[in-house]
Formats: sequence, structure tokens, C-alpha cells
Amino acid sequence: MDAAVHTGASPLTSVSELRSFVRQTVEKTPVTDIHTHLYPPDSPQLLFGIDELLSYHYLIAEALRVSDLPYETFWELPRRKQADFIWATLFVNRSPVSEACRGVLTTLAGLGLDVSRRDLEGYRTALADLSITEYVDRVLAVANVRYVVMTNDPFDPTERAYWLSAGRGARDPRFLAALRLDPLLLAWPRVVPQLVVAGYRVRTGETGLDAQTLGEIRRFLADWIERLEPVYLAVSLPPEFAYPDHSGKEEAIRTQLIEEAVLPSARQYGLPLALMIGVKRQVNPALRVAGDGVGKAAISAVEHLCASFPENKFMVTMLSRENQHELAVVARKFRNLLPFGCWWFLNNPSLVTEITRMRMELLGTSFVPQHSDARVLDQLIYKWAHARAIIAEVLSHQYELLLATGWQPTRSEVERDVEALLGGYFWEFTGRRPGADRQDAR
Ligand code: FIX
Ligand code: ZN
Repeated sequence: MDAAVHTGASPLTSVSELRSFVRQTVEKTPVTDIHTHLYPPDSPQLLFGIDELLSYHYLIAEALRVSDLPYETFWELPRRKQADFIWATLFVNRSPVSEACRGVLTTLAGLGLDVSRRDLEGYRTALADLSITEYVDRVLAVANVRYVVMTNDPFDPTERAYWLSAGRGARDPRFLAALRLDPLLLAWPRVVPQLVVAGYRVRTGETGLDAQTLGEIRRFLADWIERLEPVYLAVSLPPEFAYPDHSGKEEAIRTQLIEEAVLPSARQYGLPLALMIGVKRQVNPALRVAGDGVGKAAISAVEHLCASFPENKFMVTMLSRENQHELAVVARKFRNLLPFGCWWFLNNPSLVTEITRMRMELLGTSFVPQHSDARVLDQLIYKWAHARAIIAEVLSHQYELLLATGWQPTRSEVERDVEALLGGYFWEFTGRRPGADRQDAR
């Protein structure tokens, strides 16, 4: 018997055989989820369970939109009552056809609960006997997630306390850190007092930041990189973000912080800088965490950064659908640019399909199709079930086009490509091996 038949080298020759193998491979390949708002099991900030699922800010926005309940009345409700209101509004009084609503149902089904019963009280008690560690193990197994990259803000008081607490136990190796820098880059004057209290000799800088201040910011970054061992540095940026930008004092200081503090530190530690561009914070403040919007950004900022700093690596996701094609084109121009995810308002099957197909047509497998942005542990189940279905469909479609030319993908090539899309290319781009310590990885 031809050796190829028994090995991964055996070609997939029919569309049905190919589609079936791609779907199986995507399902069985563990994923690295490169951006979430989750925390390790021992963190007080980890959210889980049906009431947190229903009170996800995506659903808050959708429920309050079709209700005349005053915003403040909603915010004053306890979590359970908020969940009751959202369940009644979006699941009972209307059909849960939105992506975020469907996600709740996919999650419940993934946890083995009978969604046809519509039994909210039953869902609340179903998993009550699990410890948080058992819950985390269960969800990561069902979602087939190997690593979760967190969002760690050293300016957040709760985060600071957690990371500085001597009593903290050993780190859960499945939860990796990302050092989030929004306050530093977006609210520089306001963080100065915090930095001074923490022992960093920084000055606000009326006409720009002096050498001592920049040196102390680099020391602050080094301290937190050593403490968190992040896999990348990150910042979210408004649609107006430009680089370089000297249009005003605030913009000039941001440009200086990027050029003379953040990027040098990123190079020193071999870390990518993740730019999440296009979020309009608090377009409706009354919605609080659900009040952010979207705006089309200038791709020129990404072009200038990639061109000006070829020794730095940039991971970029953009929030506006209108920025996606140009982001993929810029990625073709710069090998130090990794486009990632269908972020937030783009994480809907119609748009994820469009964007993932377009990226694969322009970039092959050299991009990260999705991250979950999960805020509630259980969301990993739906975010990845929905994402995997689309990734399998898009990849199968592209392989089918290859079959039509006579090219026959092999099983091992399909496994290689899927592994790349579900985290392998991310790790290759960062130059690190998952879980390796920093010395090995540099
Ligand atoms: O800036 C971010 O990391 C955003 O993802 C969040 O601010 C946002 O609330 C979110 O979780 C979207 O999915
Ligand atoms: Zn996020």
C-alpha cells in the first residue's frame, strides 16, 4: 500500500473529504486566544456564570436600546436583576437572533445545558457545585483554548494590588499577560501623580518630556515587563490617532512617549506593540462600559510606524469595517505588521466571513483571524465555536479553489495551516515559544 495513504502526506482529493477533514482539524486544534479581558482563577476580577453572561455590555446596549427603562435605574439594579431584565427583554419578549444573544445560547449548550427549556433559574444552579478552578478547566476544555492572553493595566488599582501582592500563588501558565498602556498614552498628565507616588521621578512636561522623565518611564515599563512577563504591550487608540502627531501638546507628548519610551522598551524586550485603533470612547456616557462607539481611522499612522521602526513588531486590529482592506494591504508591505482579529462590533459572522476571506486572499495564512475579547470566562465557548465555524468554512473554500486547479492539499498541510491560524503564526511572529521563559525566547 502506498505509504502516503497512511501518513499526513496523503492528499485530500475530493471536496467532501477535504471539507470534512478541515472541519475536524479546526475543531481539534487548540487555540491561543490573543486578546481577552479574563483573569486567572485566583483573581477577584474573573467573571463567570449565567448572570455575568447575560450582563455582558454588548447585551446591555441591545436591551436598553429597546426599553424605556432609565439608564440609571438599570445601573442601580443588582447583577441578578440586570440579568433578569436582559433575559426578559432580549430572550423572552424578542427572539435572541443577535450574535451576542446567540452566543449566550451556544455557551449554555456547550456547558451541556438544555437551551430548549429556557430555564434561567435552572441555568443559575446547574454548575453551582463546581469550584472556580474546575469551572476554568471545564470552559477551557470545551472551548479548546490552550492559552488566554489577558489585558493587564498597571494603572488599575485592583490589578496593581493583585500583581504586587506577595501572597499571590503560582501563576496559572494558561493565562498569559499583556501590558496595557492606555492611561500612559492617552491620559499622560493624569498618570503623573500615580507614577510619582510609585517612585518614578517624572514630570508632566509643559514643552515635552525631559530625558529624566523618559528614562523613568522606561524604568516603569521595565519593572512591569519583568513583573508580568507579557507576550506583548498594547494600547487602544481613537479613530483620530495619527503618527507622528505634533498638532497639539497632548499629541506631541503621545508621539514622544511612543518614540522614546514604549518602542525602545518593546525592542529591548523583544515584545510586539499591539495597536487597537478606532474606538470612540463613551459616545453615550449613560451606557457606561456599553457606551463606546466606532470611527474610521487613518491607516497612514500604521504605515508610518511600521516604516519608521522596522526593528519593532506591530500587531494591529482596527474597529471600523472600512479600515479592514487597507490594513491587509499595509500588512503586505511590512513584515513587522501582524493584522489580528475581527474586533468587537466586527465580531459578527457576516463581517468575520468577509474579513477573513479577504485577509486569506491577500495574506495567505499570515494573520490572526480572531481573538475572543471575552470578558466573562464562559464566553470562550461561544466566541470560539462561532469563530471556528467561519475559519473552517473560509479555509475549505480556499482549498476547494486549489483543488479545482489540480493542487491536492495533504492532511499534514491542512493541520499545519490550521495550527498557524489558531496561534502558531502569532507565536512565530512574536519570536517566542508558548510558555518559554524570556531568556529562551529572545
Ligand atoms: O479596548 C478594548 O480592549 C476593548 O476590547 C474593550 O474596551 C471593549 O469593551 C470590549 O471588550 C470589546 O469587545
Ligand atoms: Zn478588548
